[in-house]
Parts: sequence; structure tokens; C-alpha cells
Amino acid sequence: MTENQNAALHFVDRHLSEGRADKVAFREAAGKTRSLTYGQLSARSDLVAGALGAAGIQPEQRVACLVLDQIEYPEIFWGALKAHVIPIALNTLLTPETYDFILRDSRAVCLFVSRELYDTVKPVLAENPFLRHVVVIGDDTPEGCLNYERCLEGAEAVPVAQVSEDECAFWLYSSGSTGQPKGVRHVHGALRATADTYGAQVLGIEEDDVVFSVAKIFFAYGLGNAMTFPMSVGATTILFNGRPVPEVAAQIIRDERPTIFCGVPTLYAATVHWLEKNGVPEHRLRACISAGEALPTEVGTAWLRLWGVDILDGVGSTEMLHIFLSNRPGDVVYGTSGMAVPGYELRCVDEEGNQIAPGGVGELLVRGASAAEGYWNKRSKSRATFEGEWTRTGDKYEITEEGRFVYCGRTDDMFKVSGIWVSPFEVEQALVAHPGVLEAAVVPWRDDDDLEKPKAFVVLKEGADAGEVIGALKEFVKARVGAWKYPRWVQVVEDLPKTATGKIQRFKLRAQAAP
Ligand code: 3SK
Repeated sequence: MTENQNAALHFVDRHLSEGRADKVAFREAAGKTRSLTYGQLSARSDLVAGALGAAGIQPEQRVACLVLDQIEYPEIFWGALKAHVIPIALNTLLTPETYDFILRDSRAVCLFVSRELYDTVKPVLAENPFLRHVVVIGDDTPEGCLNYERCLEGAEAVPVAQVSEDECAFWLYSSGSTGQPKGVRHVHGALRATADTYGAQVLGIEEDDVVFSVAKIFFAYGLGNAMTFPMSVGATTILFNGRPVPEVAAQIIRDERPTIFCGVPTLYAATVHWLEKNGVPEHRLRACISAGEALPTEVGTAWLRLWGVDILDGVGSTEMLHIFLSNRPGDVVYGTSGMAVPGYELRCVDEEGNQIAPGGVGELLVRGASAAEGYWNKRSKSRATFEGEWTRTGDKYEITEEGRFVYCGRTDDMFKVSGIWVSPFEVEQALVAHPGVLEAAVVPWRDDDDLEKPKAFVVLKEGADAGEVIGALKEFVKARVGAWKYPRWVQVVEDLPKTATGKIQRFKLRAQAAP
């Protein structure tokens, strides 16, 4: 019989035979006191696998996870992998309409949901034709739902499903430029590929590390930081299920004493301001990493001054699962994204696919073992992104003479806010839904911290009161498309620049923002 390459054996059960059954794998922070050892995780993920089977859920069927960063997350994720059921990690900040889209698109047969998030998704559950079970984590189980703990109490462990490293393990949903998220399908072997490359060779993660990631587990970035990297070496993760604001991040660092801190530029920038006023906790971090969007130089240098440790800025993607281009300890140049992570190859090409010489700008392509096997049910998008062994990133980069990569923007109009993709199209749709707005265009605009945020240019309907409309638009958009996507600035214009065929020329608006 061939070796079972189920990733759960490597990341979870291996620690039992290596003497780490009593080692804490996860502990909750900020007023929470629960923790989970590797032994408990192994046993409880076995029960999740058993419960899925007992509920009639077949291998390769999907289960959606709308779960906060809490100890049940790893139990469900690894339990599903053990049963060869496919967990889908859902962003906890989406709107009911987007959950409805994803649940239907994926045809998930079961939803695991934290009690705190249930009311958001509830309106779309009754009409869903695929969902057979809704399992609620926490007390006060709503009518018609199952309680997570009760499900585990009645379950029996089953053998870990035999899979090859090339079999699908889990999906993540990535936002698309048309506003419709795409299911990104990752295989068992990809988890190990990211841990063995970035985790081991850039982060240098070791057994006695304690990791705190403000990026949540549902992001590819958070999944590596807070789950697979620490679990690849038997280290410990601090879980925090709240909104990461500077004072809380500083308090968790002070109280929980992580050795590795994983942040995003927006939080680093805000935390620098906060620490300058309130002082830096007396604790030494061994490594700090950043991804999601380019880290402003000033933020990196200020952080180094305050903590005595660099921020390793890197670039990854949901399609590649984690970071493939990064600065490294002892070799940090702020303002650049560094160089290829060992195990990955990079090249920049022009529109005809010709390799760009140093000094030029082209689209970044990446080759590495963690690439997704494709998008779910999106053949032409899969073909356009996954070109044989190479994955197109949609990012434009310049390669310097020294071989460092400098971020130059997106090939399309998408941009990131706090590390999360924003589709201008989606925000524009929300803006024009307002009764006072005729047309809208959204572009990235740099704030005082040199980070990109949405700016809206709007053409008002005749008779609309500009002050009233501007005053209402931010909240209006927040409620429709998600809290981080609302335009931080709204400018009223007479008309929008357009092509002859009526397409908005966002690049003309973006050019106004250029320094
Ligand atoms: O946005 C990034 O840079 C990133 C990094 C790691 C994993 C996933 C993503 C999207």
C-alpha cells in the first residue's frame, strides 16, 4: 500500500509519535482561557471526521466554515481533511449576499458557524438547496441547527482517509474583478510545500516559537501563519477572535509573549502611531512579517526603531497559498518585496510573454509546488491564471539590477485594502445603488500612511443634494459590500473619463493620485 499523504497525519497526528501530545498547539487570548494540546487536537479532529461520516457527508463533498479564530477552527479543518471532506474557509466579514453566492457556488452540504456569526448568514440558509446541516459552535443553538459539542459527544473516531498529496484538501474563496468570488482548490501537498519553503526557510520557525497572527485563519496568509507553519514544527499559536486594533495587538504581545508576529501594513502603521504615544511593551519579538499589500518604507523603519526587529515584507496569493517573494532576516530592503522564496521561481513578462530585463516592468509569474490546482467551475479563468507550471499573479513588478522586486501596481484595476482585495466594480455597484448617484468610479488612493484605500468619484443625479449624498455614501457602501471597502473619500465630478465604447478609464483618475 502506498504511503498515506493526508496532510493531517503530518501536521496533527505526527506530533503524538514525536512526544508532543501534551504540548499546547493553540491557546486563546484576550480574556479567553481555553487551550488545545496536540493530543487533544488529534483526538477531537478524529471525532469531527467520524461525525462527518456519520452525518452521511461523503469524501470530496464541501463543508463551509464560517468560524472565528477559536480552538474549534483547527479541529474542524483537520477533522474534515481526515475524512477527505473539503473544508472551505470563509471570510467572516462578508455580506449575506456573498455567503449566499459562495454556499450555492460550492454546493456545500454542511456549514460550521460560530454562534457570533450565525445571525449574518441566517437569512440565506432556508432557501439553500444544498445545505443539509448547520452546526453552530457555542451556546444557545438556534432552532433547526446542530450544536457542535453535541455532535462530537455522539461521534466515534474513524481511520484517517487515504489520499495522495495531489488530492484536493480545501478551498479558499478569492474575490474576482467582476465582484464574484472564485473557489481556489488546494491539494494536500500544498500545505507542506508552504511550510517547508517560507515557513522553514524564511521564517525559520521552530518548536519553541509562539506565533500571533492578526491575519485570521480564513485568509491564506493567516492559515499558514497561525495554523500550518507552527503545526509543522510543533510550535504554539495564540488565537484572537476579535478585531485587531493597535491597543489590543500591543496588549496581546505584552501578555502572551509571542516570538513571531504576523501583521499587515495597515495594522503596522496604526500600531506604530499608537506605540509612539503609549510606549513599547517590554518584550522581544524574534520575527515580524507582513503581506497583503506593499509595506511603506517609513512603517518598516519606524517599527525597527521601536522594537529592534525588522518587518519581513513579502508577497503571496491565495492561488499560491502563501508567500513566494520576500525579504529575509538580515537582508531587508524596505520599499522592495525582496527576492524569490527558496523553492519558488519568478519571472516578469511583458504583454507578449517576453521576459523583462532588469530595470523594466512586467507582470510577475511564479512557479512552485504550492500552486492551486485551479478555480472551481471557472475553466477560462483557470486557464488564464494557471499556465502550466506558472501562475500569473496580476501584479506588476520591476526587477532591480540587484535582483530585488519592486511592486508597481496591478495589471487590472483590483487593489488591496488591509490585505483584502477590493474590486472597484463591486464598490461602484454599491455606490450607484444609492438614489442620489448616477455614475461612480473607484480607484486606490494613498492615505497619510501611504497605504491604499478606495476613493470614489461620483456623478450625482439631477436634483440630488451633494452634501446629503456624500454624508450618506460611506455607511451605505459599508452595509452593502463589507466594512473595509467603503470609499474613504468621495469627490463629486461632472462626468467620468470614458473610452469610446463607454468603459470607465480608471487609470486617468488614478493618475490624479500619483505623486
Ligand atoms: O496578499 C498576500 O501577499 C498573501 C500572502 C500570503 C498568502 C496569501 C496572500 C493573499
